[in-house]
Amino acid sequence: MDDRNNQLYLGAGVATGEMKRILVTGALGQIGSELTLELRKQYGADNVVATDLRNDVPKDFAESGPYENLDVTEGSSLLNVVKKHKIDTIYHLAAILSGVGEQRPELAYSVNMNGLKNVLDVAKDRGMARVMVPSSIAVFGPSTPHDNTPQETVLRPTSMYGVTKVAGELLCDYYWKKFGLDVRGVRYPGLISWKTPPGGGTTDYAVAIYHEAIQKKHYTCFVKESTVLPMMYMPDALRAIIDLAKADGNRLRYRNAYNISALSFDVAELADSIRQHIPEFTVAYEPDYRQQIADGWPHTVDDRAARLDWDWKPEYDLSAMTEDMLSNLGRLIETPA
Ligand code: VAH
Repeated sequence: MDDRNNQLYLGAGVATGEMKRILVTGALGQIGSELTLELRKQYGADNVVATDLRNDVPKDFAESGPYENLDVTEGSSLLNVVKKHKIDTIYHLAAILSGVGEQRPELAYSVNMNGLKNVLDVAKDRGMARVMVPSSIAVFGPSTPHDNTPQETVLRPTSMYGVTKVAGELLCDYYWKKFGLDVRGVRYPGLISWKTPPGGGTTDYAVAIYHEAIQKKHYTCFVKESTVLPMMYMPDALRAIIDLAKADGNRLRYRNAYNISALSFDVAELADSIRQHIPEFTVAYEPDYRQQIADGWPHTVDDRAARLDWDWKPEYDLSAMTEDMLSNLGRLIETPA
């Protein structure tokens, strides 16, 4: 074991050192695919190792830096990658989201719990500088106050995804308190981006609606028109988790996970913002099983703790997001003749 690793190892459980060699799990997912590229800009391409279960790595992504095929539920495979690349920081994004998680609860439990524990154990044993584990507003449930949901409140979700996110938050806090592992996280709202397709979540409608508006001028939405959920544009989401990773640990009152908020709107408002650019756009509503998940989630979230402890502040409002989404998607998608 080289001296650096030895040093890190000797620091097991206490190291909250500088982040130099970063591993991203779930790097081909909605957050991971953009986070990896942003981290490579900030830390150098060769210092950010992307990993995912998939083998079909897009050419431009494969050419942007090191990639390893990795199943986070296999602890030995994770350790091998960490050793091979001398990793000192992990952004752990590999997860099964709420929609797929309700259809495949066993898979969601395995990936979201066993995968997380593998990451925390490897990071603890090797004295890593930082582990970033995003949580979600899915930790909240029907008995949680829906408006201006507090940082500290009732967490009794009814989805398997939500259960794994609450358990994950508690596990991360345990590794911080018990072993001193510097684990941090944010509770992401629904995330909207144009570079990658949505990842099987309940908020996927807020991404698909833009694609269909361009391609078909019509969208059939799987939640009802009046459904209000907290949302965030991907550039804000990336800045949030990277800023938290860099924040002074002494300022942090919470570890996993901070409420963060940017936007809240119902589907009617979202459709109206699109119609500012595509006047003929129409929406039909056919709620499915994801309506019940959405109904358990907040309408708005209190993120004062994040703003006070590490200067969180979103930059995109609904109209700026819609303009950026449609202009970028318009370039990507061949609109029908
Ligand atoms: C999901 N996009 O829908 C994720 C997210 C708040 C929602 O966690 O499951």
